[in-house]
Amino acid sequence: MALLDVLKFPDSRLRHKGRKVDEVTPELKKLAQDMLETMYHEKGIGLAAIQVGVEVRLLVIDIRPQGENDRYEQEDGMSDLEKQVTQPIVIFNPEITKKEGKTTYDEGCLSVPGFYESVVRSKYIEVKGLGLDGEPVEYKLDGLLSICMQHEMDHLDGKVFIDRLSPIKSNRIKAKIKKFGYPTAEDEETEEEPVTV
Ligand code: QAP
Ligand code: CO
Repeated sequence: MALLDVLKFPDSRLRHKGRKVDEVTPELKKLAQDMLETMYHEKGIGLAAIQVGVEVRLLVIDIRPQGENDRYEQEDGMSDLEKQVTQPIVIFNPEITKKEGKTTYDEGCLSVPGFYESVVRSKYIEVKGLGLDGEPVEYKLDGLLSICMQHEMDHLDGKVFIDRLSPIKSNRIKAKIKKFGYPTAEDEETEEEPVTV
């Protein structure tokens, strides 16, 4: 297992698209495991291969609270569909086969650390693809799992969440990143609040 570097917006490689995989080779399986390790290390809930500079259609998700929480606490506030899904989710070649409704959520991204904005997405989705062992998998998702899946699938097409904001909001974030860069670990010790724009 190995930790990977996560690309930061506006790295041009985040604009690249992932290629479909023909089969889940041992190399791709190792990549998926390294992505999971990296996601947990960075305290993320989702990570796409594009974010670690690998142009394949692969993403990983785990929205379960990490740490000391017991089973009861973990299920607190989860929808029935969320409780049914075995996590972590590892999916190659994800495709949405059905979507319903609209919902908004304050999203963040490991590639845009410190920035959070409300994004509109489908409320319910069905997704199919290949699992870690190359087997066909299918998910019915709502709540945060549905949002996270759509966010990560965007990365596979070279899209980041700020592309889905109004031009005013996305330009404000882009200008701020250009001017100040990202908060360093030192900044974060003194400044608890996330950056507001
Ligand atoms: C995508 O994002 C997502 O700013 C996954 O300082 C996020 O894991 C989908 C993170 C929210 C839906 C809702 C962000 C970690 C992690 C930061 C992440 C940060 C440290 C973001
Ligand atoms: Co992201």
